[in-house]
Amino acid sequence: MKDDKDISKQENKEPSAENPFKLLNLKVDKVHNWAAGVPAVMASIADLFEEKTVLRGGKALFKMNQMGGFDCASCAWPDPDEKRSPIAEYCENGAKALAEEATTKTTPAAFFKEHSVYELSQHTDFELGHYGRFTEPMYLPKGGTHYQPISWEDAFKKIATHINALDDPNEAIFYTSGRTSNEASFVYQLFAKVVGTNNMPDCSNMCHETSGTGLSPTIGIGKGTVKLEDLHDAELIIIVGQNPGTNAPRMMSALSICKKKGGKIIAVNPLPESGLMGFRDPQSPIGVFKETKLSDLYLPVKINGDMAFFKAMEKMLLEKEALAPGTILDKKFMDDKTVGYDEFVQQFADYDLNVLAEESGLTMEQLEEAADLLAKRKKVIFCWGMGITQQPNGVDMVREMVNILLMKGSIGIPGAGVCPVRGHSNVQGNRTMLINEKPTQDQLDKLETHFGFNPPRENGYDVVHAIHAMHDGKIKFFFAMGGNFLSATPDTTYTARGMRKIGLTVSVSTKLNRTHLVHGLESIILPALAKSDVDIINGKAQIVSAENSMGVVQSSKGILKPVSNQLMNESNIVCNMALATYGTTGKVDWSRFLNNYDAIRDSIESCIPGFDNYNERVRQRGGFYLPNGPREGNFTSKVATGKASFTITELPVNTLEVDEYMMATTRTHDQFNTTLYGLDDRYRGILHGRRVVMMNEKDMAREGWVEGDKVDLFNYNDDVERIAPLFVVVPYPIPERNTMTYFPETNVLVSVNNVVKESNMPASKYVKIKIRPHDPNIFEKVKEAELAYV
Ligand SMILES: Nc1nc2c(c(=O)[nH]1)N[C@H]1C(S)=C(S)[C@@H](COP(=O)(O)OP(=O)(O)OC[C@H]3O[C@@H](n4cnc5c(=O)[nH]c(N)nc54)[C@H](O)[C@@H]3O)O[C@H]1N2
Ligand SMILES: Nc1nc2c(c(=O)[nH]1)N[C@H]1C(S)=C(S)[C@@H](COP(=O)(O)OP(=O)(O)OC[C@H]3O[C@@H](n4cnc5c(=O)[nH]c(N)nc54)[C@H](O)[C@@H]3O)O[C@H]1N2
Ligand SMILES: [Mo]
Repeated sequence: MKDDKDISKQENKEPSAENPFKLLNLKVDKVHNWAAGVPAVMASIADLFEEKTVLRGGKALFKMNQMGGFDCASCAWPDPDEKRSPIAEYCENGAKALAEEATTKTTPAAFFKEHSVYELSQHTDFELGHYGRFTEPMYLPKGGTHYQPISWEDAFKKIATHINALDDPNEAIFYTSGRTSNEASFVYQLFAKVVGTNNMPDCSNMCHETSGTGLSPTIGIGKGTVKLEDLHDAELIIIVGQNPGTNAPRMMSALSICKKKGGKIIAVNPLPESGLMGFRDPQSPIGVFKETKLSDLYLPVKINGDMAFFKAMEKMLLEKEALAPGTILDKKFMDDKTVGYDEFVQQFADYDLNVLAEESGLTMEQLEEAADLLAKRKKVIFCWGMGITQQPNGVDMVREMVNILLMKGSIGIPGAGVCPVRGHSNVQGNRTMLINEKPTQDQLDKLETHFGFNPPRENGYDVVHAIHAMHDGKIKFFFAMGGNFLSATPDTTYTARGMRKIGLTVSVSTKLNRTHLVHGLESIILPALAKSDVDIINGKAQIVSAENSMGVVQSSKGILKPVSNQLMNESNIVCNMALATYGTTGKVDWSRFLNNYDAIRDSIESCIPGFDNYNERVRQRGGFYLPNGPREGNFTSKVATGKASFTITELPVNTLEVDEYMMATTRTHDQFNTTLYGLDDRYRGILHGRRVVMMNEKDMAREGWVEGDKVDLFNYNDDVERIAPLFVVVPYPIPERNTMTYFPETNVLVSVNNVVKESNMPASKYVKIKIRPHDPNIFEKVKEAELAYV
């Protein structure tokens, strides 16, 4: 790093879009068969210690997810409606997320004076995140090597100048990550529409877009239908492509309650994730040492083998129904509440169970056991995560899970339904607040009536379209409300090229990440208050609100003293930007919303259904549920009002060349998306290393590889060579020819054109790769490949 201090040497160097290609001292331990317990409690305490924030963080932990406290930033899992643990309604990963925010480490102007953008880009994502919180707005001028401080006023002026200079409003993009409160989301989307664009890509476009796309036309709502109590009361929960132990740890409490009440659990996952197998309850003095077995049946599907599994279940249910009519399927429910069943059942004559077993990667015995569990139960819930939504046929798979529930009448009754497990803490609320590149005409009409301006009517760019538009040089202004666009999106090299062509990139952020380093011609960082930070307006601590995975809108009130008095809340950032761009005489009176969440909530109430008496109800203990027709059995499919719809989907044909492997990308236990808390994946027993590729031992033996061997990974979609150099092979219980790696490191291998049908999400759990022994000259080839990759 030292010799990089000479600025003149850095001027021509392009900041790196990727993590340094460095291996750590990888240690491979055993795979855990239970999650949480004492190590989880210790890990959460350790995180707060490391961040020197034990006092701040400790105090805050007791307020997290409590009534009147603040909403945990880690995931969208709901809090119990009434009974909350008096100690803490949080989990290890919630504590880590808090430690990240509560840190007292900062990156003030002096930090940026010392470190050039290029130099910072040579640091790992782990290092970048651990420099601490931003303290003041920073600006990188055209051709500049170092970020320099800028006043809020000047930052807003620069933004306004760029927006006012656009030839076409669609040259602007407004990205959103999923943490932004309802209030900030509402003014943010309003601002984009006043600018004149629906270019609002968001993290949903990489996350649960697939779920909404599949659910809306079949049941009439793009969200889940269950409440937390439904999970407790279910007779069978089928968890597909989701890793609750790491990504929604509080879900394990709900699963263990279900088990205690006699419910059964099936886990469908290529990996035997510890949080699916067993649970030691960290909130119970006894439970912390003694585990509850979670899954009654673990089904190790092949990557993308799920559709074959679903179809096998349906065929088996039909066979069982034929043997004992009226005992397995709910004919009355189907007659009263659904359309399309007769056409739907016809397809099964063409399916052979042996072929479905082969395609799913499961044995006939496993399929039979699953069908037996399903046949006898009515209160059935499907939970799913990224293992489904990031598959090319994810939308169809969502519809297929709906088909199964419809056959059994298992939707719209207590203890049953669909449960897409959302990611970011307010990703669902962002959408409800109209952050959507495809707003409906009805939603736009309401804005038009309330605000008296004509919002843009044509669809905008989603994430994948945005990347293409950037790359094609069509984008002059990019604004990110949180997140880490460069690292979270696919095809890192391609995306980086696109980002570098933009006139001005602006990030509203809490901490440094790679998007700040791979920027437009000019770049601005605006430091925001985080959820746990107290937000004082006119001497009073404010509340904002968010919607969880189950449609409950709840208030959140930060309590920590911000690390700097220059941090601004996201709503005010939008309002000030709008005032700088349009003054006080524009289409919307922004000054009314400045410093006034109640005024924003009043407008939300006028424009978005379900928010009646918002200001009053948001202050109610535990918040309020948004209307959800399907939850009450009132469906509206694309073909009929009052009815849900069966869908006929295709069985995918999955083929691999002899030297190809299927790769899914996933999260370690020590990361939140692109934020790295640490370098371990404790439950999977992979410690101190992220450049790993998990492989079946038989595949390794066939290739002649042993644990620790170094390899390079390649992808050839679109006839382009994409290279992820220097990975280490780790033997893992995963189906043959399947591999698992961590993102963001392997996003470089995911083609921007490898997308989910209909939802246009990156299919980042379905990437065909080739694996070759590590070539010491590979780094040169990486550079060449980058240059050749236009
Ligand atoms: N601590 C922590 N919490 C988080 C996050 C985080 O990064 N860290 N991220 C948040 C966000 S934004 C989200 S969206 C959620 C994500 O939460 P999850 O949906 O759990 O996300 P992933 O870790 O990507 O992987 C899900 C699972 O899919 C499995 N899988 C891969 N391919 C297939 C397949 O073909 N079929 C099946 N059946 N399974 C498959 C993987 O083995 C893995 O267990 O978590 C949220 N919560
Ligand atoms: N290959 C692959 N790629 C994936 C996925 C995958 O499974 N595989 N998962 C996808 C999914 S599900 C998602 S949701 C996306 C996530 O994509 P993003 O939401 O864009 O990414 P994050 O890593 O969550 O964003 C982290 C950054 O947000 C900022 N931040 C944190 N807290 C706050 C806050 O309170 N306010 C503001 N303004 N900023 C804040 C910090 O600067 C931090 O660096 O990634 C997707 N990418
Ligand atoms: Mo997500």
